[in-house]
This record gives sequence, structure tokens and C-alpha cells, in this order.
Amino acid sequence: KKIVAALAALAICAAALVTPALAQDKKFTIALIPGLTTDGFYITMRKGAQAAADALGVTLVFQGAPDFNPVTQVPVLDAVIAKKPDAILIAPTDKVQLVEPLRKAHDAGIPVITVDTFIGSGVYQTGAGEADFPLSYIASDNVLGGEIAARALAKAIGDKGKVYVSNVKPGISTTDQREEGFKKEMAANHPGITVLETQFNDNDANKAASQLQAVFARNPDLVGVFGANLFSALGAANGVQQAGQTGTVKVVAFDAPTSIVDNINTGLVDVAIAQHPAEIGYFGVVSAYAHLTGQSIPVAIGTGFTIMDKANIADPNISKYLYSE
Ligand code: T6T
Repeated sequence: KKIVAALAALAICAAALVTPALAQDKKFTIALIPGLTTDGFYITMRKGAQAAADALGVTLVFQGAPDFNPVTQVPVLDAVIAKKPDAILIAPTDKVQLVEPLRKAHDAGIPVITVDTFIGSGVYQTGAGEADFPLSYIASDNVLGGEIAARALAKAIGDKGKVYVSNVKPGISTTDQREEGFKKEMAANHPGITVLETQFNDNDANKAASQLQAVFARNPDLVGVFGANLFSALGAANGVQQAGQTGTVKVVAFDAPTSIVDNINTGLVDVAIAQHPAEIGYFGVVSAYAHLTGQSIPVAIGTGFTIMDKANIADPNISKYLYSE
């Protein structure tokens, strides 16, 4: 009897020793769904996410649509949910249209963290509203980014004249907030500046370029444009160049693809506001892993900006924030 009891005790001890080891051996799979796959911003985010995944022994799956559109993103999300990853990191392409599709993941017990963009109000885990179920929101402070852009453009144009915002489309949390911050700063502190009607380009740089030329044709006294994301900014800059207005119509660009360097050096773009997408990806994976291993995580993580201009773009501490291709 004693021997049996001793053996049982031993078995329990062995189990206690083995169980934690087994738990640690579980290899988690974390899915990262970008706004679109062919964008240096999300390519750089993936690199940061992969670095964290490698450090933690996590399998990272990167799956997205070729354009920034809920109609193409939702089927990708459905396919990811069907594979039952341990967690989903996603940049939702619309504040409202991704709520129900993401709730399916939540209802299936898959933790959701949003990166870059948010759903609902972006304030999660409050018990209020229909879209507060994601665990965390990891992103730039986009209202602040818009304010920074406004100050940079105001400085470039001597604080007076007509400008406009080249933007993607309404309903995207990031670009909506950048426009909001830009207009708020202009209205509060730059009375000499008139902000014309926003031009929406559907994330199509060619459309943004034609719009620049059309706005300039209607307003020959146009002095500046704020490109609220990578494609809006590149397109607006191309439009300025095609209109022969390099240096006369000032461009402030959100985002920092490698091609921005030439545009800054030739004076086509005055200032580029680089986000830190690798940081967003890294902390996205770390947060998901922390949650999966029983840690509590912050409901929001704010990542930084690097402001690039002609004076600092050659500095490696600045240029390291250019996006990967
Ligand atoms: O500006 C980024 C991202 O923050 C935004 O949500 C969508 O556009 C980009 O991916 C740049 O193309």
C-alpha cells in the first residue's frame, strides 16, 4: 500500500514537473493581417513582427489582400479564422465594416489585437459599445501626426495661403484622425491658412496626382498639400512635379517609403513623417504572446514618429526609419 502511495506521489511530482515544460513547448501561431500586402508600411510591420516571433518561438502567418479595402480584406480574415490561429493581429480597413467579421474571431475564442487602425472608437475593453472586444490597439498617435503635419506645412508656406489634404477615403481610423489633427491645428493656430476641400483618392497614387493638378488648375494660388498616407503623398508629390510646381507647392508627406529620400533631396517633399511600423509589429506579437501565456497586456500602446527633412535625412539614425520594400 505504502509503495503504491509513494508511486502515486511520485507520479504527481513527475506530472507537476512535466506539465509546465509542455505548456512552454506549445508553439503558438499568430496571424498578422495587414491593410494590404504591397505597401512598405505593412512590409516593415511584418519584419518587426517576425523579429518578435523569432525571439519567442512563435509561428507568424502573414496574409492579406492586394488592396486596402474591406471587400477584399474580409474574405482573407474569414480564411484566417477557419485555420484557428492562437491570436489575430489585424489592421482593419474600415472602422465599422470590420466589426462583425472580427466578432466572428472573438466568438470563436481567438484573441484579436488591432494594429495601425482600429474598429469602433478604438477604445477597447470598456464594456461599452459593440466594438470594444479587441484586447489592445497598437499604433501611432494619428491625431498628433496630423498636427505635426499641419505645423510642418504651415512653416514651409510662411503661415499663409491655400492648402488641402490628399486622403484615402472616409472610414479609415488612421487617415481620418490625421485629417482631424491637421484641421484642428490649422484652425486653432494658423488663421492665415485656408484648408480647401479634402480630395479622396482610394489609395491610388495616380488619382492623387490628377487631383493635385485639378485642384491647382482651380486654385493657381495653391501653396501646399498634406498627403495623409504613403500613396496619397507620393501621388500628390508626383502631381506637383507634373504641374511644374516643385518647391512652389509644398508637400508634407505622411509615411516614409525609400523613394521619399529623392523627393526630399530634390525639394519636392519638404517633410516626411515616418511612422515606426516595425515597432507596431514587434509589440503586436509580444502583446499577443503575453496574453496567450497568461500575462495581462496594455489596452493601448502608442508608437513613435521620426520627422525627416533635407537637413537630417542623411543621418543613419533618421534614415533607419525608412520603410522596407
Ligand atoms: O499610413 C499607412 C497606415 O498607417 C494607414 O493606415 C494606411 O496607409 C498606410 O499603410 C500607408 O500606405
